[in-house]
Amino acid sequence: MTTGFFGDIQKIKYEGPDSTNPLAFRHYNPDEIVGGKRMEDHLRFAVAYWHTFTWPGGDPFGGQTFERPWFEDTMQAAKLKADVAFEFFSLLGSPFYCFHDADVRPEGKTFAENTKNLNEIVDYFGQKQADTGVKLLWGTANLFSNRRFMSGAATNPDPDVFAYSAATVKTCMDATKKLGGANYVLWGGREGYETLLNTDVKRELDQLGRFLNLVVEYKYKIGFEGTILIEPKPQEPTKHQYDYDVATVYAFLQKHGLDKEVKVNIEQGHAILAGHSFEHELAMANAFGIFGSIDMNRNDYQSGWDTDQFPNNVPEMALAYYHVLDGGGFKNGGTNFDSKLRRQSLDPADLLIGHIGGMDCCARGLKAAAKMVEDKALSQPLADRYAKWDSADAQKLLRGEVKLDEIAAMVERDNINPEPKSGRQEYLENVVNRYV
Ligand code: XLS
Ligand code: NI
Ligand code: NI
Repeated sequence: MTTGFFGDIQKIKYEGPDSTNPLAFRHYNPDEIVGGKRMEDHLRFAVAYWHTFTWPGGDPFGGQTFERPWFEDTMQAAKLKADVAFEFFSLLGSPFYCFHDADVRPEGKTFAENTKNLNEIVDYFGQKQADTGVKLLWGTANLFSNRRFMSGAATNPDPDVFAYSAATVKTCMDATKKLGGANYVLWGGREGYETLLNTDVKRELDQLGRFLNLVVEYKYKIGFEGTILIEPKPQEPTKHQYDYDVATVYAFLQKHGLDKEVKVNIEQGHAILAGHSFEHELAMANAFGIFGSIDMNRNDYQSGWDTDQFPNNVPEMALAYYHVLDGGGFKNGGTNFDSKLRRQSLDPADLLIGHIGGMDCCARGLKAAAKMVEDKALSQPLADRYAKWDSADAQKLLRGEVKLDEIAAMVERDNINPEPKSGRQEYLENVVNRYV
């Protein structure tokens, strides 16, 4: 028995690049081997519950455009939403999903009622996961929508909100563990400020550090085996968010002794908002050894907002997956579509079509990236560029064996006179273009 929400749409199949069927994959072929691994196991796609099933299609100038039979804050509606969600995962062939507490359960009048509602849905999800084989990539707590969080969660000036937020995260970690989640995500949506005039930055950062330590301690207490991930974002909803970008998060983790415990979930659109490219954020995470997972989407490059559109730019995806592969590929992480429909895309089929396009785009990016890895198209020129550093003398410079004055003496004695070499940027750009 299905809900009938998707009418007579059948499971989405791979039909190859020549297919014109909008409800078929043209590039994502789960069983195809890419770089020695099944495509599905490389990409580890997940559907975001919030955008796909709870977002009403509003914008700053107008409210709901979507009409869904589960848009009602009751347990019955939450279960209908879950039925449709798991039908959707199966139709699409998405191996994973992700959710916030507030996406999946009705809002209770008290904290205890919220927990009870969440637990009831977790049991319902558990059954559905067993029936369909779909798994949880990550769970998280929504500590930004309800008005109680308007001045922050962990960084709130009121310790009651800190406590309420910590309690909420505890219940969400319990839920994630119970459902076998591979990761637990913290996105600091309101951990930042609107104005420095009312903000004690030092206190707020200390609060945030303590909060994260509580989370890590609890992970060990309950034996949660997944990875704790922070999702950087520079602003929106607040004017400034503390988890600005990967480098900022890394410094924060180090300060609080958590750089070996916590990794990052990098979102394409957030990288752009921070004034970076997606691959910059991925490369930094690899360099620091904190790469965890991806939230996949794209922003409208003119509007300057986090528009959370489905990705459609293959060359961008190729460079992104190149860095993912360069770091050894996903372990617990995956590709979560933190992407939503445009508000005029009303039809149930549009939900599938958005994801199909995104998955095809990622598949093409992955294939191009794997081929670049295999051919050493970028890694060989890189190795050549740094080759001189591999000599024993050069390595001494890095090991602290020679002091500044000794280096100066050496430069004078050996008459060292560096000859600049081409960085070959255009050549390398042309190489990439051969693969995409
Ligand atoms: C919002 C964030 C959010 C996180 C989960 O911009 O991307 O969706 O992924 O809280
Ligand atoms: Ni986002
Ligand atoms: Ni996100």
